[in-house]
Amino acid sequence: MTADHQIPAQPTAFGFDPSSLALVVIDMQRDFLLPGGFGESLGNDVALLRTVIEPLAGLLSAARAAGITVIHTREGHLPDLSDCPPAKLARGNPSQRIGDRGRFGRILIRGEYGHDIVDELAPIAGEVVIDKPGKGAFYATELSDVLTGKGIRSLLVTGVTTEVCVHTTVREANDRGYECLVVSDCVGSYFPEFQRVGLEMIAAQGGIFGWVADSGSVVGALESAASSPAPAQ
Ligand code: TIU
Repeated sequence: MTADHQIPAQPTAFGFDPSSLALVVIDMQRDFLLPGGFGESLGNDVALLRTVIEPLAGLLSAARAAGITVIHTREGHLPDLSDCPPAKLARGNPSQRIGDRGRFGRILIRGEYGHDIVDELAPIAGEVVIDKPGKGAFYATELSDVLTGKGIRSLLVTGVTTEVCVHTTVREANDRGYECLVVSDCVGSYFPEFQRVGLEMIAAQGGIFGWVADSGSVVGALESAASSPAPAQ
């Protein structure tokens, strides 16, 4: 990989070429983030997740301004639930289950209001939206083909939740050879301890799964890349 630009990060600086870098925004859906949604029905306080929205909106603007590929994901299922493993449906003790009718439509069902992305981070024309039935964004989706087709080699990973869909996706990506930088204030967990340890686990052991940096560092690098593009080869 040619690395014409760098982001200060843990455990080392993260080199990137804007043309092979994508911002991946994982599952910033109303069902997880709005009070009264599915996340809350699992017994969670959504306030911690909502702190992600503002810095992520800033990062999204910077990525768009720098011309970086932007990919959004949504976790959800077909209306007949045929793509939902029975164990996923049955697990836990939520007050409402996937497919039940909730305040924002049928929970985690494609096409329902609650399944879609929060207004503040809504995709714009040209951005890819990947619908995924699992926690990882590669499992049973077209993500690999999309990344290959666009020549993407490195990912800025954001979204919710840090220890579930973000971690699963980073692990899948790492095994496929993608270099992943997790943006610390643009990922969120319902559990502060999981947030802290989840981020530590990415960069531990010399970057066993990837790199970690905050959005200020990433936005600064994207702005400088946009204002000083690498010379033509
Ligand atoms: N997107 C995602 O992380 N799905 C989850 O179900 N996360 C939980 O933390 N429950």
